[in-house]
Amino acid sequence: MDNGIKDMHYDALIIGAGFSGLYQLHRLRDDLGLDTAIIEQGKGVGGTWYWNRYPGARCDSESQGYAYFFSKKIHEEWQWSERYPCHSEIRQYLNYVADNLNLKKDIFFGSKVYRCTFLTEQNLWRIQTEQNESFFAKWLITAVGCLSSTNVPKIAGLSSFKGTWYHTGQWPHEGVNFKGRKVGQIGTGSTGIQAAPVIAQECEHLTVFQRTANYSIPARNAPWDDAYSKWVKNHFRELKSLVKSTPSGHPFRISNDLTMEVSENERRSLLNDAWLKGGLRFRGVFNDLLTSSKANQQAAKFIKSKIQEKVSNPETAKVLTDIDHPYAAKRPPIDTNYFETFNRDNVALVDLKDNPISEIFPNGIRLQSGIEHELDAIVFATGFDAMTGPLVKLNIAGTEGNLRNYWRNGPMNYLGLSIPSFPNLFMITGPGSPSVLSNMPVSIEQHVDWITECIRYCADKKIDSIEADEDAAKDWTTHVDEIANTTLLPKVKHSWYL
Ligand code: N01
Repeated sequence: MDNGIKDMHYDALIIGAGFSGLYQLHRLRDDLGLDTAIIEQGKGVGGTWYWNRYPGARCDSESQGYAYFFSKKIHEEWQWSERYPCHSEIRQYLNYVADNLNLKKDIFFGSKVYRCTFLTEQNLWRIQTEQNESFFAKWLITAVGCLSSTNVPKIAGLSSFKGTWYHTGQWPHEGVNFKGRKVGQIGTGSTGIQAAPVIAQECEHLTVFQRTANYSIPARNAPWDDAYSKWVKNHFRELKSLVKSTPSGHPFRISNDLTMEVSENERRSLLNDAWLKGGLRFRGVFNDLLTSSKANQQAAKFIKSKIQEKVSNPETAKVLTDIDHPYAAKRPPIDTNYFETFNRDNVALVDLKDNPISEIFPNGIRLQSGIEHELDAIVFATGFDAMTGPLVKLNIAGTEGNLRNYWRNGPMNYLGLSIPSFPNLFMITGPGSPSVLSNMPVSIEQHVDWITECIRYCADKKIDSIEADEDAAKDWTTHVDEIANTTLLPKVKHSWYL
């Protein structure tokens, strides 16, 4: 009987067509010769960058490092235009790579996976989509990213709002015209800090609702000149070796200096130089900023003094510098004129710390104190159900049941790559791997290469099934916790890192 469901059989299936899925398709199809396809919810390639098109959306990694390093040809042919690539330039780059490697013919666009089930007797994964497709494959690789499941907080009354609301991670592709509108932005993480200065320039009035004050370092974005573009093209080997040998995968080294072992003058001067260089490089100015509270306090004090210099209204500066966590214990944002934006006449800051949002009413946002802010549009820059969110949403069932249940006490797995009782399933940059603590494309390449070689090994040795050993997964997860506990990362109230 024709039930309308289309069955398709492959050797390997990949979910997601961002940086990780595209490279994984290339390796499995072109190096191992496997019949491979990608299933992708979006209508184009890009992964996180397909959806994140909010005003100011730009990568915080520098262009010369935020790229693939598996191909010298791609490196030499592609031309970045600025210190940090904006969202559309990253999409252009990924489209260029996909076209160059002829990947798109093996991508099912507009197919949303709702269930993945391991069929033990057949030793196959069945992947079902909302588009009535059933895919079958021996190998299943999730390339769904760490920050793809958007978080719209459950605030009472949202459905009654008469204006329009947007989440930065699901931005309308045609853009949003804020001209003449009163806009409220909730959230001051990396995204909100990028978006506010751009929205403020366009709208009639912007109100930024801040629950937790945040540090930010000036990005100091600028166009590349011809000489630098040429230098990058001619230094493939050096750049590759650099990103593959630094702990963060970024194209710069982290200093060996310890904060308290240099004199006060020297410390100030090093911090100042790092501030002038800008961006994520600032974090590398000393070696111990994330392991020593005393060291961290020095950097925190320095950044707060810089924020105070930038913001003219002392009350606003006080709210912006009332920061409750160590610097970089949350993902450290970088910005272009974020703090300066609060000097504009059409921008207001609302401190939610002691006066949270109580509800959204038809004309705006009401705080617990009863104060009302009238708005025509609300922008949720409220982040993601990070790391585990995109994976559990796939409804993956292994030999012992569902992943959501298996991870009810935390995402136990081995190397962020493989989960016990989920045979022949690999995650690219899963929880417990360096992933978001690093420059993602570099960690992605490492995982894709590992997965490819593991599958090659299984094929060579005629191994039909492979999965992480439970003891190894427990040991790895404990090891990750132990390392995290030697840092300041756990000293944060709200952090998607945790
Ligand atoms: O999300 P976040 P993001 N009421 O979770 C607030 C990556 N990224 O989208 O701090 C009021 O960091 C929340 O407040 P609090 C990057 O890795 C990458 O900004 O939890 N406020 C916070 O201020 C980044 O880290 C690039 O108290 C609420 C904000 O919303 C990651 O994406 C560029 C709230 C959420 O901050 C996520 O950043 C941009 C509520 N109910 C972003 N709920 C690149 O360069 C949440 N908030 C690649």
